[in-house]
Amino acid sequence: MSHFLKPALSVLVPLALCSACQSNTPAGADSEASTQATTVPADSAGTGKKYLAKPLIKEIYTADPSAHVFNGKIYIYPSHDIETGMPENDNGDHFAMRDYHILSMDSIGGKVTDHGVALDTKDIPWAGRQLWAPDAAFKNGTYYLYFPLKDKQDIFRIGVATSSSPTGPFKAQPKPIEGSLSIDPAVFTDTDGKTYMYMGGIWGGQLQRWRTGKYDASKPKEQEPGPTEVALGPKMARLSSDMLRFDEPVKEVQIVGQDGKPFLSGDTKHRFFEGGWMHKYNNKYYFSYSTGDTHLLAYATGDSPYGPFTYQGVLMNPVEGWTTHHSIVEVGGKWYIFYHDTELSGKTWLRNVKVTELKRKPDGGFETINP
Ligand code: FUB
Repeated sequence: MSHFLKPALSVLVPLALCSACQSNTPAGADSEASTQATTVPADSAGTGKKYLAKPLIKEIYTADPSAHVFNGKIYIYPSHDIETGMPENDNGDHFAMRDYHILSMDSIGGKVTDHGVALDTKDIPWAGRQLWAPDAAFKNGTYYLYFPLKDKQDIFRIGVATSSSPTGPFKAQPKPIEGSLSIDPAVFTDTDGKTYMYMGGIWGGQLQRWRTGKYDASKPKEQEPGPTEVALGPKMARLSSDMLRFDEPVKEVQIVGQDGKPFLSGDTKHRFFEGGWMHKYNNKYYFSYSTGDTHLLAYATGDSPYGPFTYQGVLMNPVEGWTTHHSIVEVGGKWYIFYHDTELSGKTWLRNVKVTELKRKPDGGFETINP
């Protein structure tokens, strides 16, 4: 089975979208979508299926939403899914995205603005192919967009681009961040001002090809640890004060069970797969992530941004579609999860972003969400 296919959950909804779904709005040409975020189950037109929330935008396909509040406004940094006709395969080649659009809204449930193309592969000097899940940060009066992209050798690296505006356009640095690898950068600034990047994803994300410390193109995905070996963890490093480099060697993050033991590779309902996110709440560090082929969003907590992180539970049950990817952000004293599913297209590679409120338990943990 292609590892980006999930027959049990991929319900094929007829593609009922116009050609504008794949249009590229030019930079600066903002467009508004008056979709409402809701926590009330929405009945998707004609399908009889119930969804917890509505797509935030229907004019383009968006996924992997990294949400931030900058100057009191909500900005969403998503992948921009497009139809390229690439057949589905185990490397995720069908996720062949080429640019980013940034979305914003004044409040949860408010109008969503698409700010047009913020960065395009044609303007990234080292670009090969596939712009996957990005993240953003603000420091030193500058906005930083971090993005995974395959270089000309077909190796995923993390790049960084800068702008004076949260919506771009962003200018990419001439080279990827030295020492960066794999996919799904998540950038977290701690209360002491230090900023860290978490990254990594197995299978199409190539993390298993770095087991020796050097990229090994000869290893197929089966070269990830055997089922009784310790699972691969995400990687992390502190960023330099100029936000353009790593300030220390890249380290592996440990995620352990309640018994203190690291998860094994065969424990697919708990081990890290991709899509990490970090947030802090009541002085605890919450690392949340996707379990990939078991389609869960899980979370683990620790006392330091470096971990180790102890598994606490499932944040969100599987969404419709193969991938599940999220971010967590506080807006006006409430906590929200931004995520995606395939409500609009029914295709694993044409996704739509959504938001819903998170419910905290008294210990700071989360009630599991059924999307
Ligand atoms: O969007 C491409 C990839 O799919 C992301 O990098 C993963 O997290 C998954 O959502």
